[in-house]
Amino acid sequence: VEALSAAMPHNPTKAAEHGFANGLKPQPGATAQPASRLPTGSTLSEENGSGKTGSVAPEGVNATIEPLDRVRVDSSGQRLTTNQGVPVADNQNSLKYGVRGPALLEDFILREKITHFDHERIPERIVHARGSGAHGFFECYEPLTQYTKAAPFREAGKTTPVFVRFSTVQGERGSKDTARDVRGFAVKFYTDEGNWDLVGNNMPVFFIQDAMKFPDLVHAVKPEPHHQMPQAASAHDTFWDFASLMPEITHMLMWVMSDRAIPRSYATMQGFGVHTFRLVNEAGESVFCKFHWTPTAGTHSLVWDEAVKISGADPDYHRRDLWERIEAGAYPEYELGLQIFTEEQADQFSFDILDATKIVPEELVPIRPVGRMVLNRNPDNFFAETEQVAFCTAHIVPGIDFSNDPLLAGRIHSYVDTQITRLGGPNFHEIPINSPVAPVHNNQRDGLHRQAIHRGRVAYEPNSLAGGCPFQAGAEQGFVTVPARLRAQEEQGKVRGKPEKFADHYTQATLFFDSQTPVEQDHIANAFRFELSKVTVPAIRERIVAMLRNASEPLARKVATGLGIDPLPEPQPLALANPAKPEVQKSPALSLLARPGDGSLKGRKVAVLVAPGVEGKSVALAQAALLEQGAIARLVGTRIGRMPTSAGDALDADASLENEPGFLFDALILPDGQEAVAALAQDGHTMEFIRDQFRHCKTILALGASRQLMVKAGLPVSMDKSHAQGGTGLIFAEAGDARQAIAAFIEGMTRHRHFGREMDPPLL
Ligand code: HDD
Repeated sequence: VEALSAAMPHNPTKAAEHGFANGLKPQPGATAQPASRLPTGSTLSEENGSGKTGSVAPEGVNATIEPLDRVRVDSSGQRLTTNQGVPVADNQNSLKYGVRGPALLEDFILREKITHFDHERIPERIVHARGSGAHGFFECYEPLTQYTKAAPFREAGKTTPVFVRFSTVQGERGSKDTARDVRGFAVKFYTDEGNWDLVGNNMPVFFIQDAMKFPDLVHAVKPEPHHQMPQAASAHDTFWDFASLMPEITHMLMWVMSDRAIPRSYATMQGFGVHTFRLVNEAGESVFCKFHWTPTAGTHSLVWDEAVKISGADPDYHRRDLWERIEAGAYPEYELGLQIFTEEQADQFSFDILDATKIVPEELVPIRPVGRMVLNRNPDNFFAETEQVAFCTAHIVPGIDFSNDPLLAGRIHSYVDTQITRLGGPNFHEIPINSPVAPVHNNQRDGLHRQAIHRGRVAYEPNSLAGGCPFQAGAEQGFVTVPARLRAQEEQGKVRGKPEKFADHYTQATLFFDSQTPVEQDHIANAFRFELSKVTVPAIRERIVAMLRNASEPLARKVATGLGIDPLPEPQPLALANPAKPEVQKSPALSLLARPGDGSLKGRKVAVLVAPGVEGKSVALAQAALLEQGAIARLVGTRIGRMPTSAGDALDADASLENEPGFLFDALILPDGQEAVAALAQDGHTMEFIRDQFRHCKTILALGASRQLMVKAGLPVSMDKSHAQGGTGLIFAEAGDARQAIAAFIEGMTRHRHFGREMDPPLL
């Protein structure tokens, strides 16, 4: 037990869950596992968990653990059985008539095993199929009762358990993590008044304005139906054909072509609720609200060349990063911020707040920080939790309400509907990861896979035979929809159409592009160039350039040049000739570089190259200094295993140049020691390692003799600056000067990338 708890310092309750610390450990000679706790229906209340006030969930603990205990399985010390609990004597051989004779139909053990196996897969999500999840908690900073009665926001310090699933959109379940794509950012709050799912993305706008177009969008972006290519990529004809004919997509294209579509980590990307929602207080008064998650670690992304390479070497890059951060105690953390505004304010905005292709600029309505979310626990079982979790935008709680965003309206239907097929029926809310921690009582009955055993003969309301229970909660306690104004709608009657401001397709695309730093603008232009260069039909490329001319002439020109389009095509006709003048022309907050985060190196990975004869002291110094910052320094050798140092002792390389290429690391340290440097210089992988690190603008420290490696790799060592400045992110240390150089290296790493070195096309 001690050994187990010591091995899992950050999830201290895991030992208990697995039956080791709470007396459930099987005794020697035990024949069966003790009966698991029965589902209780009501699992958490103000007294016993999520509602704890003034307390923060301790590390690795959150209130979904106890409810899920009833279904956790620990087989240690147990004998193998069939699904009926019949002990199995032989799990190696099927039943035959003589060892060389025919297999027998009566072998119920084989047949049960194979039948179950045959049905192990369920349909993958039509979008967001590939994802990774984690448990955690949300903690409220201050009561927000002035605006909302929603349970998570009632008191300062109140914690609410959450489960979060991050995802890509286009690729299939087994596709790569680092595709250029939107990332899903779906949060399930297990509040004491029911589950609230905030099903957002890492971008605050969407491709389309009306749910009517969603199947078209998804059909266009998914692998093309005749040959199922390309996987996890939007760079193909059908997506850009659709995009070029849908000008409302322009703003979103800016975001998807920006580096936000290739995050460094789930822990370094923002999340957004996208739509305008409503907050409702006890008095029934409502305000509009936009939800923003901002990572404490700052917003950091990959560069495209790096993302492409990573997808080959480690398709699980983001999944691994999330898992390792949590196991290491470097918990991903996000601050929740709200933009709150009234209906009267919204009426004055130059854009329509019901249009999901528009943001509310922070300069117009500031973001108010209201709480933080910490992800502190990995799931026990990917399928049971991450795959079976069912997020639905329809899942809201008293205190939250919808706006009339027509995209949201379609979503309210779609998510519940899709789970019925994906999870096999209407009882998916009973799957443990989906079941609320609040009590569930109603008269819904039966259906596939029903878990609850309802007692008594009453399954209707009103009733007298069950004393009228379960009774209506009434407006005081129950969910009440905001009686929104509908005057204008009444005048129009039933229509298929859009409000006029929806037709301004370009103003905010311009705002986004103009608010980026020059480096980010270059990346956006290059991403358009790359994607469109994969499009085979010239007319599609030209239509996109024609569309971009309405958003940004310099961008359109740059993309056209990259594609050899000359002269520029005429701009696409405007749907709205005179759009309202925007309140904000530039929003620096839209730049990724605007949120560097807390400057911590938590979760970053540094490669220290080693070979026999390496100077060990400076390597140890660097490792210790990085560990202190929360970064992990891995020794990457010409091979794995023990490496003699120049001083006669040894180091252990746990990775090799072959199995962990350079682009998988955030920074690089090249070691001192003539013999080691000579060995590294012999290995072509070293040169690729260094060039990738240089090309991707990462901090590189060359200790002593390893300067030669930089020269051999063709790096412009003339960029050499005194390490006190470290401006280029290339740091050279003379022998014996390691301590100061390591400090400069760490300082360089806090800047993440040194884009001053970037060249297009790349120098190396
Ligand atoms: Fe969606 C999944 C986010 C528009 C229909 N969506 C899904 C997931 C996320 C989003 C994060 C994955 C949830 C998980 O991890 O299980 N979707 C969005 C956002 C949108 C959006 C931020 C626009 C603001 N989605 C959207 C529309 C529709 C859907 C307009 C349909 C009308 N989305 C679905 C779905 C999915 C889904 C088909 C597939 C799997 C699932 O729901 O559970 O219902």
